[in-house]
Amino acid sequence: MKNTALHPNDGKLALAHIAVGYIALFLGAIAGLLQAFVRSGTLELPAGIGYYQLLTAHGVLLALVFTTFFIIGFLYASMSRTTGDLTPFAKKAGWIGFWLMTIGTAITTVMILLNKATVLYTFYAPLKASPWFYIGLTLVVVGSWVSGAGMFSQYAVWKKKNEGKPSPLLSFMAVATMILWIIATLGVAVTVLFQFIPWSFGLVDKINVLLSRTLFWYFGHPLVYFWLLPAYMCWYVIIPKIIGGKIFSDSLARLAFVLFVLFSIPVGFHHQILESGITPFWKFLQIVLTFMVIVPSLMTAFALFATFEISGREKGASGLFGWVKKLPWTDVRFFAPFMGMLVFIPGGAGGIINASNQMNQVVHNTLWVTGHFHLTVATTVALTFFGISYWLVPHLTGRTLTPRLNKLGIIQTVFWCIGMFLMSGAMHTVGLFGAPRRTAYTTYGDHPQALEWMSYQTIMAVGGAILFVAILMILYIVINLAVAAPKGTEEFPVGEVHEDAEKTPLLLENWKIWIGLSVVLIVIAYTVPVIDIIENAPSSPGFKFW
Ligand code: HAS
Ligand code: HEM
Ligand code: CU
Repeated sequence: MKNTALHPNDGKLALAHIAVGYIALFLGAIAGLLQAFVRSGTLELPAGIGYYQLLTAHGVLLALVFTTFFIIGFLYASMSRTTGDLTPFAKKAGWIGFWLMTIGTAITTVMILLNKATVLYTFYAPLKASPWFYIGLTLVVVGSWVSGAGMFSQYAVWKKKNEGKPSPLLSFMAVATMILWIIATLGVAVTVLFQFIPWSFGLVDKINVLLSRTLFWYFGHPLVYFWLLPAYMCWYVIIPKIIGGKIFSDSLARLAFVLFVLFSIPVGFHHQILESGITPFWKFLQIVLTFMVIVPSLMTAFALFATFEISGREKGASGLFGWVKKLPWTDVRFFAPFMGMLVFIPGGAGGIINASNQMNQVVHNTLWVTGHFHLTVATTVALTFFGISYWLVPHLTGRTLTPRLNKLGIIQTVFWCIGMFLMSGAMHTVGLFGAPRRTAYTTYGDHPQALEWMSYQTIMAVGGAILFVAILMILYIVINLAVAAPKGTEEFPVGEVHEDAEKTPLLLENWKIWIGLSVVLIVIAYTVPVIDIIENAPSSPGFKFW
């Protein structure tokens, strides 16, 4: 394993992805801030901008663009760091993928700004956008596939040279994440290519709405693990090195990733519990599988506690919680991802509530759900990605994280947590009182219940404003680390496995078995209901409500 900096060209590839990701973060956050103010009743949007137009921009730029670009950049950097310089093929695929994704993002964003695609990031039919919106999204997905092919080939070349050895953990995880992504995006590709594009071009009049939504969530749920797994890569492999400890168990980490490949996908119905037209039995089955996919997260929590405790005790900690004091609290490379972990405890618990049938009736389509994912993706994942940026960006640009930027990073993290505590806390609470998500400011004719929601929506705006300040801080830090911080070297931390851990069984690397099992589970969970939907669900013409 090489410990020096990445090959400069590999570094540029990763950096290009991260740069687009942060631009999307900035634009998306402006929309988020405005939304929070609109909902509190303190702002009316000028210049004919619609609330849903903003919300579409926010969801697409943050949930789809910021995440995907950052992740692919990070995965490429991780592959290069642990399997050696990228092969010419992998590098070329990475750049072709990058440009396809960037052009796709540009087309999609322009369509949203032109108000021709105000269909939200879930683009539910029968809302009908300009075909170019869907074409842009297709380019993003196809670009990510090309990048995936580059990573798979890089991995295959390493495997050939190192027969009989388990691959480096970070590369294994990158490959698992991309496998999950490819299987998941097949669903969205099918609905976009065969349903949305022909329909939005007017080649067919009607669309099977339920089929399109089902294919969307076949993709939409594993999508959230595509965001989460790179954060887990940081927690399992990078954090142990930063805290001066060791990885608790290589096998456990790999098994967790394999379980995500198996159970992430056949669970989309937990977003459709209240969708009519799907037989309760199949919903029940997918909910059971949803509870299976909680297991690898619980394993992760266990492994992290073990890592923290073992490393603390090796440094002389005593008592039940003495190890907490041995953690490097003033190092933002640790502190930001750690706060992400902490937030994932209520975030994950909220997910379990959502997935429980009766409780879903209470929370579905309320601001509770919006609160849930601002904890999971917008805090757990986002803070971990910030945590990665603090060392990855200077590592790639040959600069250093100065004590001043480190301190600013700590303040940034604190701001994010306070802002999100207020915003997400208010969303969760007012959601339980019935306040709907995806709704601009309205008092429903001064209905007493709706008036009761308003103070919470004001708290949301206060939280949103604090979050926006934190966005400006992270951008300041990242730009500094990219172009202005002092020249130097910044380590790409990769942890070693604890010597007490068991040897990794090679079975875990047998992708044929895992992909095969994943396909079997998908076939079991989806075949009958999808046939039923194709045969029986009615089709609808398109609508443009904006
Ligand atoms: Fe979710 C809706 C269920 C996880 C994101 N989710 C959403 C949406 C998004 C989203 C974006 O079943 C909305 C989509 C839309 O626009 O409609 N979610 C779950 C479940 C989990 C879950 C069961 N979600 C996530 C993650 C996301 C995410 C992760 C993004 C990254 N979610 C749902 C359901 C809905 C839903 C329903 C539909 C709701 C509706 O009706 O519309 C599970 O994966 C959660 C498992 C996690 C845990 C936590 C483990 C804790 C760990 C941290 C350990 C901490 C340490 C530090 C070690 C069980 C690993 C502590 C140290 C100390 C010293 C204290
Ligand atoms: C929705 C605020 C950051 C992902 C929303 C809503 C608000 C909001 C007010 C809309 C509620 C509604 O009417 O339903 C903010 C603020 C942020 C921020 C102020 C920080 C400055 C993020 C981040 C992500 C994210 C970092 C993801 C990485 C989403 C998603 C939606 C959403 C996916 C749902 C869009 C939809 O329903 O179509 N946000 N947010 N947000 N936010 Fe954020
Ligand atoms: Cu889900």
